[in-house]
Amino acid sequence: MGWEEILERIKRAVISLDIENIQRLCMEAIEAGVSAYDIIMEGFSKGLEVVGEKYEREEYYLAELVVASEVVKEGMKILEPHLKSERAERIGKVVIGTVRGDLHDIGKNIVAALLRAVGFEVIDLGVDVPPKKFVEAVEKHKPDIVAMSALLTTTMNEMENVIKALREAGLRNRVKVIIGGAPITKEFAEKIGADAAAEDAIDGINICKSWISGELIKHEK
Ligand code: B1M
Repeated sequence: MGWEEILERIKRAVISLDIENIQRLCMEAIEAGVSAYDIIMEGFSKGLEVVGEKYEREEYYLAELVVASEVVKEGMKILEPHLKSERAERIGKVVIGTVRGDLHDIGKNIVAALLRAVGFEVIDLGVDVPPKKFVEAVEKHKPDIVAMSALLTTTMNEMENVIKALREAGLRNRVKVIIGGAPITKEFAEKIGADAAAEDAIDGINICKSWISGELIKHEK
């Protein structure tokens, strides 16, 4: 079986909410030499996209969205060890979280796993994170980067509140701020005063890496 067919089967398993077979399919894909990243992007993400469309058309309801995310989480258990970093030294520190009011964490977890894989230390604040918690984490962990995720048009404005809170605490110029999630655009990032918007997980990781290697971050610790 070719890689395309393997990835198509994983995508279809997400769409048909096939929690029984997802781990087996992921194992078979890894054994066939497909990268964990391709399985996530071409299988899981594309499958979830279709699930979202079905939800919009009212073919699926909230219960199906929940099961679809469970299917992906089961699959991630197989893939995560394959994303792990071999490197011992840490290249930088990132505080990451999904903003207040938002419970979507699949994308955020993928970004966190990939950041760890390329050598970042990641402090994951979870979901529904209020601005105050981001500020406290920056004070405590002194990260190089704050990464925020939002999937809802109603919660993306929380990102601006986090940036304001960082500014008020005198911490804004100590960290780079990157934002991501389906509704996020570069224009929005500019408007709210974030340093970058990530188109997808890999774009986000590349931006974070460039900040560290280019030593664009200037702050006294
Ligand atoms: Co929700 N949901 N959901 N949902 N859900 C969406 C987002 C929606 C688009 C579906 C739709 O209508 N088509 C819609 C939002 C509409 C809008 O705002 N315009 C929606 C809605 C309406 C809702 C509820 C309001 C439904 C309700 O209750 N009536 C509700 C809200 C709950 C809340 O958050 N308060 C809700 C709930 C849920 C579940 C809990 C059931 C579940 C989430 C489970 C979980 O995450 N643990 C869920 C799901 C699964 C989805 C869809 C189907 C899939 C989301 C996903 O995981 N995508 C979604 C439809 C869709 O997105 N097409 C939908 C895959 C993931 C890999 O992509 O998160 O975009 P994403 O991450 C990407 C990039 O964006 C980027 O990298 C990732 C990989 O490339 N990225 C970053 C993300 N964060 C980054 C941070 C970075 C860098 C990159 O920093 C460095």
